[in-house]
Amino acid sequence: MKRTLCSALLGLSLAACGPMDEAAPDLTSEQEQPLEATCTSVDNTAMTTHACAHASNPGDNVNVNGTSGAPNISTQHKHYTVALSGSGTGTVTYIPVARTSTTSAVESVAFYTTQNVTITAVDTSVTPNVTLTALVSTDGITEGTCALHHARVFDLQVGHTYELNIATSPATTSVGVVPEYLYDNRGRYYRDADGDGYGASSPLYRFACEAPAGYVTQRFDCDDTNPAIFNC
Ligand SMILES: [Ca+2]
Repeated sequence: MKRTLCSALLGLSLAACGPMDEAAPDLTSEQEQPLEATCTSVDNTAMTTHACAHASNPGDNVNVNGTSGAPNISTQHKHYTVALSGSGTGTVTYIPVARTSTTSAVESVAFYTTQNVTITAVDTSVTPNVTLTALVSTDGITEGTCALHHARVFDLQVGHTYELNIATSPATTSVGVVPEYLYDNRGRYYRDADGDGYGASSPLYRFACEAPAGYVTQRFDCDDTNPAIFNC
């Protein structure tokens, strides 16, 4: 950080001064920032809570047969119970829509599941087809009595048709799946510069799938430079 002094130029227009260093812009305050670069897990998030709510609500359950016809599981806010073959495999179809903006080309989608699964997403909208593996695999999710203990995250092209090939290990004859858009369910985190566990309410915050370093979910720190002052 260097500051160009302009004392010799007093009286001239400010435009005649060299650049003055200011605090580096906090690009993380932008809601539209790319998400997955710092996303290593989707456990213990608002999205997990949201997915578990659907898994616990019988009214959200949809039974589909993953052994024939690759049924579509793209409807939001559903818990799909996917029937699998005796060897624990099946195929469903997923078509992402734009969530972040009407021009968004890629969406991050987390598939929460009740079993340990391998999922490959085959983009059948391109020739030759492209096969994707999960960018993030989170296991051991424990939230209350929620049956969703695993999640697999993919970045998917909006409007493309993906065949999701599911294989459970150990093999099970069905698996519960809740697809969720990361963008819809990111947590909001506040900057905690003084480390007292409370973050400044404004202007710095960021959305993320997990708390970034130096950010916390609790806000209301009116002095983020003094760890003895918080919740004020
Ligand atoms: Ca403080």
